[in-house]
Amino acid sequence: MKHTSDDKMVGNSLALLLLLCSVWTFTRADHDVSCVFMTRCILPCRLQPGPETIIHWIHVSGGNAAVHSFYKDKDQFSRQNLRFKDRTSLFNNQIAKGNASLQLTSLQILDQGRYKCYTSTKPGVSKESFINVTVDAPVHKVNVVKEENVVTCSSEGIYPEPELTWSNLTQQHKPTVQQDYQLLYNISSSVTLTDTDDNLDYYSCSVTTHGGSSCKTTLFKTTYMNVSESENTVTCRAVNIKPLSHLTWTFNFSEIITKRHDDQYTVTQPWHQWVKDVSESGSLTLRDLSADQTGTYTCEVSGAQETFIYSTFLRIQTENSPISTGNIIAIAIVIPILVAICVTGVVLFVRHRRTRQNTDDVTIRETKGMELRPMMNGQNGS
Ligand SMILES: *[C@@H]1O[C@H](CO)[C@@H](O)[C@H](O)[C@H]1NC(C)=O
Ligand SMILES: *[C@@H]1O[C@H](CO)[C@@H](O)[C@H](O)[C@H]1NC(C)=O
Ligand SMILES: *[C@@H]1O[C@H](CO)[C@@H](O)[C@H](O)[C@H]1NC(C)=O
Ligand SMILES: *[C@@H]1O[C@H](CO)[C@@H](O)[C@H](O)[C@H]1NC(C)=O
Ligand SMILES: *[C@@H]1O[C@H](CO)[C@@H](O)[C@H](O)[C@H]1NC(C)=O
Ligand SMILES: CC(=O)N[C@H]1CO[C@H](CO)[C@@H](O)[C@@H]1O
Repeated sequence: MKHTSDDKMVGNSLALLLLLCSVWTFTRADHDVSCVFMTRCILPCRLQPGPETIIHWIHVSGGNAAVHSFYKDKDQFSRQNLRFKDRTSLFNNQIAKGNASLQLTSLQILDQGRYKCYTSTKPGVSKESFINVTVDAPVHKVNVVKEENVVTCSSEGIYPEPELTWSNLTQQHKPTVQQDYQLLYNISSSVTLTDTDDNLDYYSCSVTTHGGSSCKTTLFKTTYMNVSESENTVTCRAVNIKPLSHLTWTFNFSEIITKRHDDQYTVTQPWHQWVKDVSESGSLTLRDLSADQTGTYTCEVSGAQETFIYSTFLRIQTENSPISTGNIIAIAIVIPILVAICVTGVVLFVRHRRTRQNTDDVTIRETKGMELRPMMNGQNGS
């Protein structure tokens, strides 16, 4: 009995030792690599150069899926898992120098986890090393829109699970989070504003992940302007974001007017006739405006992590517009006066002729037509 118990103890200690060893090699060997969704990622691995090189890359946490193999001096794809098809490569010209690193492209969230790099360069000599890969899909854009008294903040295609916060609202709502088949998260929060919140100068919303990515968007209250000149400047307030990565002006929330590219502004075709200038600070100067250009002019400015949205509603009532009230009044007064003058002129003329010659009506009618025409022309030209 004692014998067996001793044996058992030895066995247990051995198991413990092995366990410790494996834990130790496990922790020592795992190399962390963090990559970005849809980009490429290099999983490092080195081998001792030798005559018979064999390399096997295995996705351990993906059910030991075969990722990429190399032997007999070439890449071998016969056992490759379909998930990795056309997405893997080794640096073949550097294998002889000891480089067994794997390049993985179009990175998916499912590619996360532990990878094993198995290398052997001559029979009986092999080595294994482990890489722990994490894949992030950072927050790249936060949208904030206000319709009536509902303000909505949303962001898409994020990993790991994001969090959303409104920085300026008295009430907070638990956001809606959805995850798609690629494991990416969408997040959104719609808040029905209370009377106190409905009149805030701005609505600011941030979306962040534990991976450390974060973006914030601030939507400012729309300002209203009634203008009567055909040339006006709409300002993009407080453009002090440095470096400025984007600046876009849109009309009525959909039509792009101008976009900034490499410190230059490109104006879209239909707006060439109305855009006079975009200043260094982003202000938009418009010319030849008529009532048809009445609408919302929105400036969206963003830096690496922050976006500001300013909207100005421009109501245009120009003097030179053909249907302006001034013209209507002028026409309404001038036409009856001219008509009155004509009629009086004709009546006087006819009377004059009748008394003098008493001739037939035909001549009178002809004369009447001739006299009226130049008068009508004069009226049109005024
Ligand atoms: C292998 O080569 C690639 C391409 O030159 C390089 O990026 C990588 O760092 C190298 N890896 C190792 C472990 O030397
Ligand atoms: C891999 O890294 C992630 C994040 O750093 C960590 O949570 C996970 O436990 C690691 N996995 C292994 C097997 O080391
Ligand atoms: C996430 O948002 C995108 C863009 O609005 C949409 O195409 C996609 O269907 C959404 N995914 C989920 C799971 O709701
Ligand atoms: C602009 O004009 C409209 C009607 O023409 C009026 O309702 C509005 O109060 C005016 N706004 C400003 C800021 O003057
Ligand atoms: C732009 O929006 C305003 C207000 O909604 C509307 O009155 C105007 O007709 C729109 N302009 C165009 C060209 O769609
Ligand atoms: C918490 C916070 O930022 N509150 C601000 C919200 O916006 C108003 C102006 O509209 C500020 O006065 C508050 O300080």
